[in-house]
This record gives sequence, C-alpha cells and structure tokens, in this order.
Amino acid sequence: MASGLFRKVLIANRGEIALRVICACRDLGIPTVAVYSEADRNSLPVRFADQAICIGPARSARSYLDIPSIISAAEITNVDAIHPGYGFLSENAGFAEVCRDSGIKFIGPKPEVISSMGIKERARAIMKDYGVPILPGSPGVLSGPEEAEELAEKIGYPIILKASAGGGGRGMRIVNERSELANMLSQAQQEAGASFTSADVYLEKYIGAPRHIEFQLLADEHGNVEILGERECSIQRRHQKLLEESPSPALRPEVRERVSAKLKEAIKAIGYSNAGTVEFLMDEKGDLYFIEVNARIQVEHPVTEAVTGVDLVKAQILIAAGQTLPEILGGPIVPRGHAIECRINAEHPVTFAPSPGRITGLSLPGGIGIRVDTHAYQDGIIPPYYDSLVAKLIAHGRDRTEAIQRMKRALDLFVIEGIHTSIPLHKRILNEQDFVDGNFDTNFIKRWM
Ligand code: MV4
Repeated sequence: MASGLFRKVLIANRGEIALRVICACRDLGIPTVAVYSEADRNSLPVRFADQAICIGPARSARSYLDIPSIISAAEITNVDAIHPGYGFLSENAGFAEVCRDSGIKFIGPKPEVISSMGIKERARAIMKDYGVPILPGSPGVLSGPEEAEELAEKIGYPIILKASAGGGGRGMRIVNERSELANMLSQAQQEAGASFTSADVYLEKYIGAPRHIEFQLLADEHGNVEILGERECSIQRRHQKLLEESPSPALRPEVRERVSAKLKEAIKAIGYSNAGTVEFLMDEKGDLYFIEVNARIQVEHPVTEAVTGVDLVKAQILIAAGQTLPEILGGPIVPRGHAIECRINAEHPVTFAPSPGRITGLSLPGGIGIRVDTHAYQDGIIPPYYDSLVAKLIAHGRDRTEAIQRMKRALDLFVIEGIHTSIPLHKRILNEQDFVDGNFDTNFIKRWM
C-alpha cells in the first residue's frame, strides 16, 4: 500500500454514486476501476475511472449483483479494495465475506456486523440494551398467533408486523384489531419466507403519521464513533425518498443530544466500522424510536456533507485503510446552516411512471450554495434497467429559508430535455405552505396528490 492507503479501488456500482466514489479516490490519489454492464458502456464512470471492465449484460442479477464477475474483475485489475456504493451488494454480508477471503478490503462494516444489523429484531434488541429508545413490541421473533395476540393486547392496537430480514418497507402488515391478527401474521410470514432469507416476523406498536429521521455516523476500526447530526427524510412516496434535509425542522435539540449519546455507545458495542445510518420514527409528541440500521453510504449523504463539511466517502475509504476518526476529521464537527437535497428522477412528475431514454438537452445549475451530483450528460442515455435517479441537487444556506430560496433558483435553472423528470414536482413541494412551515410527516405526498 503506497502512501499507507490502497493501491487501487474497484467500484462495484454505477451511475452518480460510482462517479462520487471516483471523485473521493481522485482526491486521495488512488487509481480506480469501474465495472459496468453492457447498458452502461458509454457512461461517465467508465470514462473517468482509470480502468473499466465489462462484467455482464444489462440485467443487474448478471452484472452489478454477480459476485464472481466482480471478484474476477478485481483480481484481473489487481485492486486491493472494493467500494460497493449503495444498493446492489452494499449490504450483502456474503459479498463482504468473499472479499475478505480473496484478500480484498470491502469498504464497509465487517460481514458479521452487516449480518447482525440485517436481522431487524436483533438490531432492535441491541439498541434497547444500550438505552436507545424503541417502540413497544415483541422481545424477538414471534413464535405464533397466541404470543402475537397476547403482546398486541398489552401494547394496544394498531400494531405492525415486520419481516425480520425485511426493511425499506417490504413485508409489513398493519393490524387494526385482534380479529385480523392471526391471518395477517400468517400472510406476513409467508411473504417474508418467499421474499427474504427468513420467514421470521416481529411486532411493534404502529405509528400512523410518523416523521422519518435518520442519524449519520462514522465509526473507525479502533472504537471511535462520531454522530454527524440527522437528516429529515419524511418527504417520500411509496418508500422512495424524494427530498431530504438537515437539520430536521422538527427535532428538539434535547432529543438530538440524548439519542446521539446513546447511539454512540450502541454503535461502539456492536463493533461497527464505516459510515452508517440509524433510522428512527418520530411520533406526534416529537419523540424518536429506533427502527433500523443502514450499513452503507446512503443516497442522501451530501446533505450531511454540506452542513458538516466532512467528505463521507473519503472518510469511508480512510476508515477501511485503518485510519482513526481523530486523524480523518482533524477536530470537532461543527454543523453549519441548513441543506436540502432534491432527488431528480427520470419519471413523470404527476404519474411517477418511469421515463428512461436519451437526454437531448442538459444545462446544470450552479452558483453559491449549490451542488449537483450526477452522471447525466448531453446525449447520454438513462437505461430502463436500474433505478431512475438522474441527479441529486443539493442546496446549502445559512438557514432553512436561504436553502429553500437557493433550491428554487437552482430548480428553475436546471434543464433536462428528452425525458420527464421530477423537477416540476420539487418546484411544487417547495411552494407548499406546509413544507415551508416544516409541518409534514411521511404521508405528505400521499395526502397531497
Ligand atoms: C413503521 C411505521 C409505523 N410504525 N413502524 C417503513 C420502512 C421501514 N424502514 C419502516 N417503515 C415504517 N415502520 C412502526 N412501528 C411506518 C413505516 C413507514 C415509513 C417509515 C419511514 C418512511 C416512510 C414510511 C412510509 C410508510 C410506512
């Protein structure tokens, strides 16, 4: 390892996040390898990486999810580390293990930690042990309808059934009364068994109109943990986030401090290392309840980068190379101002129908307080096979009002022709009084459309 870092890093991903990782590697002076599917042959990550290798056809199962193809590419190009980005193999403990067995550093948590955070009721139990608030619920996996009925009676309806190996909203059932419970439980177990690695289901008190608030953290391999504030992610549709911001307009400083302190201890005890996100629901009283851990860099990480000034992807790489957080951060984290991210998707702004195709015209906004993370270029193609994210537009200001003003100005100056995008939708959201007032929850889009 020349310079004590990595010799070369392979990026097991595509699109804007592949470019984002290339940028961090360039800033560190580390050469990169892009892997790509046949659909991404002409993409910017392929152009800007030092080397590029085709790993298969368009379908992700045979390219970006094909572990043997990716490991072969890593061995041929003689890399010593792999960055998984988000999605695809980023939280695949088996992949992290294959990397370790192949002598390649997986830029993420240890495989055992990825596995244990992937078992949701176990993550819940660990958080409870360290004093992180959780919702009333089952102590572990439900043994059957009798246990479920007894617990639900004690907690009070409505309750929610969740798949142990689920997450991101899949495999959940809301139960409003006792008469529905046994049936719903067997449905949830069946669905979990068919969709995930396990049919296990657990139970929690259901919050009908929560806010979704998540804490960003960094943890090194030497037991140091830093919490980098939170992101408000309640503006979403069908579990797809549309707009994120930091800080949350709803989080009381006292709650932020109390939860951050508890989280720090829990993350330390788990042996977690990497960037990570801990998701919470906020109830109408403003209290937070843990729901799950995301053991990866997330789409919305630039919002935290804007307010903290920390390069989270660079930090991931330095952590994986064995550096300590004090070395990486060089001092205390002092959040500054307010940041908002709008996800610009290739989809119809009203129907949300996917809108892949050729970008025939493109003009990116810029100016003070604006960042654009994108793999889009004039005449480039957005293929139909992957998620529809085209660009992330991030606005930073001294306060929320200034961030909103800058975001509106940047949306007005953002031109994408040839495909439909969510730009018009974001303009409408930013003009909505309830949004401006910070008065919203996860039902905002549904209620409004
Ligand atoms: C909940 C909930 C209400 N009560 N849990 C959805 C994604 C998954 N990570 C957890 N989810 C939820 N869990 C309890 N006990 C409501 C949701 C939920 C949700 C959470 C965050 C963001 C958007 C959401 C949309 C619908 C439901």
